[in-house]
This record gives sequence, structure tokens and C-alpha cells, in this order.
Amino acid sequence: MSNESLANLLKEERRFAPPAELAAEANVTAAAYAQASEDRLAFWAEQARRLDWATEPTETLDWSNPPFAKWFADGTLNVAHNCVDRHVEAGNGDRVAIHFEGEPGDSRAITYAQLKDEVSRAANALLELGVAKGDRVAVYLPMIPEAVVAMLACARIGATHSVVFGGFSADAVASRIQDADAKLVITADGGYRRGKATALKPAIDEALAKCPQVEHVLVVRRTGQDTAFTEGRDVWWHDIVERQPAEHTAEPHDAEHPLFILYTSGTTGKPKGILHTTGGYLTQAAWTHHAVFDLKPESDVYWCTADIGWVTGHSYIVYGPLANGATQVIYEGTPDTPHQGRFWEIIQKYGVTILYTAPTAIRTFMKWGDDIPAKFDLSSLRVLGSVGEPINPEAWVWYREHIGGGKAPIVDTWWQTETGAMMISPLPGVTTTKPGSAQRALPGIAATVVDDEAREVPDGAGGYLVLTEPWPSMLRTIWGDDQRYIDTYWSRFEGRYFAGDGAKKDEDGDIWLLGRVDDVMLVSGHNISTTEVESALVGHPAVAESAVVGATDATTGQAIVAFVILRGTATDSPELVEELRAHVGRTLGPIAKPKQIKVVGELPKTRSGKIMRRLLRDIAEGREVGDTTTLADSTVMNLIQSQLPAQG
Ligand code: 6R9
Repeated sequence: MSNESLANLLKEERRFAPPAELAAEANVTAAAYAQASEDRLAFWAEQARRLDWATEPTETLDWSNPPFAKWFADGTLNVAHNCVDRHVEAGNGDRVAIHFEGEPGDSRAITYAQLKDEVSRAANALLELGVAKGDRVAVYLPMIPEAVVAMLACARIGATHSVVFGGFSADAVASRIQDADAKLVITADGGYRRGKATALKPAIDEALAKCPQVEHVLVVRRTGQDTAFTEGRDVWWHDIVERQPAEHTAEPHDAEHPLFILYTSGTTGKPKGILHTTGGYLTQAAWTHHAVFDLKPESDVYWCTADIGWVTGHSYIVYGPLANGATQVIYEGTPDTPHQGRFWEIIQKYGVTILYTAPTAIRTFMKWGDDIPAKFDLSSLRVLGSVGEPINPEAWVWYREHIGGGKAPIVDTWWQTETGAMMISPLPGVTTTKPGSAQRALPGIAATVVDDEAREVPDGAGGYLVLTEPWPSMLRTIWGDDQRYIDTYWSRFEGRYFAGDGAKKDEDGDIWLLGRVDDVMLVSGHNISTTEVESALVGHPAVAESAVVGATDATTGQAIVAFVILRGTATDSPELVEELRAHVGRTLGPIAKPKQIKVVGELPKTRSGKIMRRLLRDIAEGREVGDTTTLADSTVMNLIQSQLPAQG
């Protein structure tokens, strides 16, 4: 990839200074950058002291055997104690930890004191079921409070959890249970999605036919639907958990004790079990949540809309917010049930002050229309977060205007399952933000952009995003496969972590993420980022969403093919398609004009909202569509194909 070309095309000139009142009271100021650059390890050692350690660490980083890091290795602590007990001990037991909102409209408020009892009972139940420190437990649950309780109960006794998306198939669950060698599975009869009760337990029954090592299945009753039970193996949560004592002493674990495994599917090959450990992970999850959202635990109401089966749910629903004693909303269902204003209704109901969601959701809300959020009182919102994909500048501006009342700062947070916590993001009280840019590495984090030869690119050029120093919440390895850990992340560029994302630095040195390197297109010898062409398309008033791929082309090597979803107000016509091509040409230059633009009703996405361009490439190149097992909605590909003319 030549650096002059990795599409340094998009010009975005809008700037937004932090609100003065927020800046004046901000948890973290510009001084943090200076402090961390002076002594990065001292900075992280100080952040680690935000936690309650049973044994204070005297070592910060052990990097004597790279790329295998140890952070705070001689310290010991209990994650569940840090997330729950210590807040009760500090006199905040009556503070609401979780406002749970079920999809059918049921709700529950759980205080820190109640959460402590619930986690202790669940920990006692796990022990009764024969789970011991070091064992693996698979969690396959809907978005209900028991998911949080199950994860914390594992952390409390030192069992390593592996959460699997409630939407994954029996085969996907089976391979993850086998790889982690889990001995217990925690699931539910079902959950509510899109207005109906969807069963979960049958997938576990099917998966376990291939997993003889699983001794017990702990089943939460959520929907009350008929559920098959295997005598001796299956146990109802309410039968065993409710009769346990609410006392359980949380033993300290080593800072490097395995906290969880989370599988990332990647585009090819067997899923990778990303391993995270205890002290460094919790330090960075807690500090970034405090710094990037400016969380004030006494007054904020925080809501992260991610699923618990995604890393965002781990770090920014469970561990970060609870370590900080936050009050948060957890919502079970989808944003359009029973109506398209459900999110805004929830924000109004609970007075949510900090919202963390994904660009895919924001683009969907744009498509549904400005009038929907306008019906609700969103004035409580003071910080807005984005994660999961590059956010197109138009979606960013829409988010700020229509959700943030034209004043709430947006923090576009770049990170990965592998990084464990946020790495590149504005700070809401410090950064003058630019729509579409994650901007700069957080204090204590070292990121840059390099070319094919590992040379750092100058400002204004593009290449590959790399992390140049170890960080506390970094993955420790791929579960059971150290070599694959080295090969995947540490071999492309000597001594640097290869993130797999394309990026560019602008004239100020701020970082713009350009999507996965596998998605970059090569057109007539120019590297063009899918993200920038998509952002240009979304910048046209007729377009709500788009996905761009490079399809093999006899003359240009690859040709740009765009799939677009129109906004409610626009209709498909050859003139509109021509206008969109011209619009991209004007915005980015003639080289970036799509050869074809196909208007569709849906785009293929994973459960975490990422567009699966690989499947669109199959369509664009006229191939049989590949593996669709990680799609959120498996019918989407048929729908898209039925909407396209047979050829071209
Ligand atoms: C947290 C999460 C990681 C990949 C990452 C990148 C994309 C995430 C982003 C972003 C641009 C952002 N990504 N946040 N791209 N701007 N703010 O999403 O983890 O599911 O492992 O995905 O998501 O491509 O490499 P994960």
C-alpha cells in the first residue's frame, strides 16, 4: 500500500470545541497527556490505584518476554469486589447500579447492595455446581441483569467466563465451548427480541451433544416458554441461586489471573479466543470509562446500547461502569420495538446523561427520520459516544444535532476486542472534535500509522494503524495458541501491534480510521478506502447507509461497487444513481466514482452492527455467497439478491 494513496481524499473542515461548563469540571484535563508522556508507566501505576487491591502491586509492566506482557504482576485483587462490594462498603449501597428495561416493558431497579447479594448467591451456586477457580464457564444469555450477575459471579470465584452472543447458532456455540473447554453453561429459556419470545435453550441442547465435558447447565427463566430439561444436568437458576446465602468472601486473585475469553470471528479461519486478565484490564476499562465519558457516579445516568456478547458489553456495561460505581440503563431489546422511538423514550424516562452506541444504529435512526427523536426530551444528554465502525461525518453531525441538542460532545472511540478497552478517542472536556475522526491516542497509549516498510508516515498520509507500546488491557494471548497470537498481531511489523485497520493522519497529526485493511480497494493502482467512499455517499441527502466493495475488474484491477439504502424521502431512479456517482466524484475525485451503485433495502451486518463487505463482494463478483453464520439476520442476503437485477 503506497502511503500517498491510502485515500487521503476526504476533506472535513468542521470543528467543535468542548462545552465550557464541561471543560471546567472535567474529570481529565490536557495535563493527563503531558503526565503520561513524561512517564507512561507511572501514569498507569497511578490509574491502577483507582482500584482496591488486596496486595498493592510494586511492579507495573513486565515486558521481558515480548509480546507476552504482564501488568501489575505482583498485585492481587478481586474484580467483583471492585465492581460491587467496595461501593457498598463506601456507603453507596442504595445507589442504583442497573435500571433494567425489558423489551415487553417490564423494568427493575437493582441497587449496589442488591447486586452484591445477587452476585454472592450466584457465586455460591457456581461453587455448589462444582465450578472451581480456573475453570471455564460459557455464558449464553439475553440482555438481562442475570448476564451481569453471571459474569461477576465467575470473576468473584476466579472462573474464566466466555460469553457467546445469544444470536449465535448451536454450531458456533459448540465450537466456542469446545475451544474453551467449559464445564458449565449459563443460559436462559429465551429472551425478547422484536416483540416475541425467542428460545435460547434448544441451541445449547443441540451444542452440548458435541460437548461431553459440560457437567451442568444453569438456566435463567426469562420468558416462561416450554423448555426441555435434561435430568441431572440442567438446573434452574431460581432453584439453586435463590436458596444460597448472600454471604460470600471474595478471595483476591493474581493480577494476571484469566478473567475472560471472548471469541472474535474474523473473516476467515477458526474463531480466536481473545484472553484478558484481571488487574491491567480492569485498570484501563475503569480509567477510560471515567476519562472518556467524564463519568460523575453521583449524578450521571449512563447507557451503553451494546450487547453483553460483544467486548463493548464486557468493558463498558459490566467492568468499567461498575468499577466506577455508575448508575446505568440496560435494555433487553431492539430499537424499533414496539416503536421507532424506543431509545429516546428510555433516555427521557431515566434521564440518561451519557449515551454510547454504534454508527450503524445512528445511520438507522437517520433513515427513520428526524421527527422521531424530536418527539422526546433528550436534554439530559451531555456526552455521546460512538464505537464499532468509522462514523461517517454526516452521521456524526446528525448525532450531535438531533440527539445531542447541538451541544453534547461526541467521543468516537477506536478500540478492539483485542485491546480490551478504548485506545484512540477525544476527551470530552479537552478535545476540539472533528466529525469522523477518533483523533488521538488516549494518555498512556502509543498509536501511529506506518507504511508497508514499517516507516511512520508523515502528517497528511495514510497506511496501517499500529500500537507501539504495550498497554494494560491488551490481550495476553489467543487461548491455547500462543503462536497464532504472535503471527496475527506481532509479525507484520517488528515489535509493533498490527491492528488490521487502515488509517491516515491529517495535517494536525489526528488519526482517521479507514476500515479493515482487507476491505481496502485497489483501483487502477490507487488504494481507496471503503470508508471514505461510504462517507461521501452518506453525505448526499438521499442516502441513509452505504457499503462499498472492490470487485475484480478486467481493466482497473478492482472496480468500486456501492450498495446504498435511501432515506425515506428518496426514490430509486437512473438519474439519482447518476447523481450519486457525480456526487462522489465531486467529493473525493473522479478516481473514487463507483462503477456501479445498487439500491437495496438492507445491508448484511454482524450482531455487533459491522457491515460484512465480504458477502457483498461475493454478490458484486457474481459468486455464491460465503459463510453467513455470523450475520445478525440470515435472511438479509436473499432479500438483497432479490432486489437486484439478475445481472449488473
Ligand atoms: C470495540 C469493537 C474491532 C474493529 C476495529 C475497527 C472497528 C471499532 C471503531 C472502529 C473506526 C471506531 N472499530 N471502533 N473503526 N472507528 N471508533 O468494536 O471491537 O468487535 O473487536 O471490532 O472495529 O475496524 O478493528 P471489535
